[in-house]
Amino acid sequence: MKILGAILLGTVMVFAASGANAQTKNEKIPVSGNCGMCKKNIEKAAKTAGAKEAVWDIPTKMLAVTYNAKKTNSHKIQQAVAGAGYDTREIRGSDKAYEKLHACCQYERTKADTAVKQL
Ligand SMILES: [Cu+2]
Repeated sequence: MKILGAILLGTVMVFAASGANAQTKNEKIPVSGNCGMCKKNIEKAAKTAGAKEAVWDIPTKMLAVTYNAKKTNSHKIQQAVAGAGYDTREIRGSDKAYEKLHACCQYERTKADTAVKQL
């Protein structure tokens, strides 16, 4: 009976935790960029748009975000990142911001030029 009780308690706790996090979303968004400076810019932009956590991985160029779906969404986050000059999966980075990026941060845009719509 002790074991059954522990399982029951465990199940209740899992439900309680998932209930509290019902609005929390995790998402991976491809974002163009090159270096550690890009990483800082991209993560800062995502957080400005309401992401609780934002980690951009340099080798895979994937931005992992955690956000409250009641407060923000994937589109808003991508808009902010694009506003900082970086192409995202759905939104082309601002050309003005891109031109102001450090030379090492001016990533190759050829693909994005055709695939991503203008902000
Ligand atoms: Cu960079």
